[in-house]
Amino acid sequence: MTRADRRPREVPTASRAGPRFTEKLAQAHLWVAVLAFGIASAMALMQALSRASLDLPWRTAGMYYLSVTAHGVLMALVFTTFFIMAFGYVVVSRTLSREPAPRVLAWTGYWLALTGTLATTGTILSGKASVLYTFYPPLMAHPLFYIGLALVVVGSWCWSAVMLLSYRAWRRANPDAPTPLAMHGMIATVIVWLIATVGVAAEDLIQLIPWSLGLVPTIDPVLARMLFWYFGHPLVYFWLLPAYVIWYTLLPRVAGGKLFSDPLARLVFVLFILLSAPVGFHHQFMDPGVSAGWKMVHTFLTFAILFPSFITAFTVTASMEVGGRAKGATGLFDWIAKLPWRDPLFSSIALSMILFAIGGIGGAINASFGMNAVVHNTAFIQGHFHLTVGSAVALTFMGAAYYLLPRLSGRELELGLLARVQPYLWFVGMMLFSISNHMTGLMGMPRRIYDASYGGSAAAAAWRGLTGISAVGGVFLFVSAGFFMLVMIGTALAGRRREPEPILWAEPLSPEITRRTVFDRYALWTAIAILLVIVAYAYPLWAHLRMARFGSPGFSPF
Ligand code: HEM
Ligand SMILES: [Cu+2]
Repeated sequence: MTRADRRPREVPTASRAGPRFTEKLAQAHLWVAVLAFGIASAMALMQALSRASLDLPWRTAGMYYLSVTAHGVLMALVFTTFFIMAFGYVVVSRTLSREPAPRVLAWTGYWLALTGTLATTGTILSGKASVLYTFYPPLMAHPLFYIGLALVVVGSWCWSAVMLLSYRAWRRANPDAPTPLAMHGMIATVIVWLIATVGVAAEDLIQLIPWSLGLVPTIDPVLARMLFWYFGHPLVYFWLLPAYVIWYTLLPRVAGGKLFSDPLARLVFVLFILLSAPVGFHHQFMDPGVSAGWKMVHTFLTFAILFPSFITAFTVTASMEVGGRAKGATGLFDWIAKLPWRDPLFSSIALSMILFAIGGIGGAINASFGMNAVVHNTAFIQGHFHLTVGSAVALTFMGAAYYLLPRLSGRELELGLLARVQPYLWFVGMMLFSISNHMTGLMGMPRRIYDASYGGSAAAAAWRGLTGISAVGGVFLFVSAGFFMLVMIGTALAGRRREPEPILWAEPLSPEITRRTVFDRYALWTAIAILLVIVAYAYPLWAHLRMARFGSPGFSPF
């Protein structure tokens, strides 16, 4: 057997005869993601301008919170989840050389998640669910908002089942082969997601839905926040791991190089399975009801989970250097200039990594029990997560969409110039937007306020110049998002038809893993992860449930 035989082979893609199952399924998901992104971006511009105190027509607090809720839900929950589901199906078909199965389950998941998305978004847009993307009680939304969310989660569980069943079928036919790296990363994503969603499903089904239907008069907000953040932190790894899969398995080849280390990449995904969940209290440092000792435990685990991201930064950068050197660079830094900066997949990822590095520094501040008090609920947080999910993840997904859509639809990318400029616009816009928000946050500006004049307060006057810079950043971002939408829609409608190119996965430099290893023991890693969750959560949860608890009725101020 030669090396080439062992490598997962590319299966034929869409032909002129029409798309095959995976192409159809993945594109159906991709388009929900793209449209959600487009709508949410339009709302974002309005928000960024509003926070700079620009008097737009119809600008009211109610309108602002409706918009921020829709923007947060559409971006962070709909765009990400649907893109990840699309990408997962592509990875199954292109690394395991088989179509995702069972097909009925895959389509059931799609329609459930889409129905849920429409119910939730419709409820928000009708003004009955301005509860923000964290939907903290006692803010209360119309029941349809919570029911829609439940459907999205159930839809994503169908996707998870299809991913795992497809893997199992492949594994039976290939008992000794190593899991292809991209699939390894997506299995880690699925496991993290399944562990995480138990929390939000419990909050939704046991607390929020009965309460919003009026079946119970009050709700326990502390318990709801515990369950939400048990879900909310691993949620960020659900977003991030597919982006890492793209960095590890697509980027090196586009950069003209090889993956620096295959085993390190595999280790990273295993570490995320283990450590994604038992860290949620780092979002609740300022909350009553959780003891300081347990917050400290979660702090340590949070710093532990920075480690696999450091490995990723190292490995992916090293892979790029391999690419630059393969093109003849010999100096310390001249390999950077040799990289394909005009390729939108490459530039999206490289720029998103720079933004992510800045976001990571802020993240270490957020995660520090003491320093968190300075930045908690300020614009600093909004600056932070637009660098992480809003850039490392979103910009990578946009770059990947440029790469995937032609390969799925059999149409050439249209408006290539816009695609080439778009990542740079995002980068400039995000630097302006997020750095100014970090600064106003440190000056005390809260997040989630619709008007930066803050009722004419003297302290707020100092924020003025910076909120203007943030708004300019918002305009850049909006134009960038518009370019992305034009390229996507242009490609779908007017792209020249041709035989799609294959998806080429990166080859490892060395050492190459050729047999199944301990990294592929997913049941074992899941069991240890669950054990860690029990260690981190069982006692605080039990202690909370034992306390005299106070319920709150619902409030809908907007
Ligand atoms: C198109 C460029 C974008 C701009 C100009 C923008 C701007 C904003 C602004 C001004 C807020 C409101 C902040 C507040 O009042 O606290 C916000 C909130 C938010 N954004 Fe973005 N954003 C953009 C893209 C994204 C992306 C790509 C994501 C994630 C994929 C994202 C996720 C969020 C989330 C989760 C919230 C919080 C909502 C909440 O507080 O409930 N944004 N954004
Ligand atoms: Cu977190």
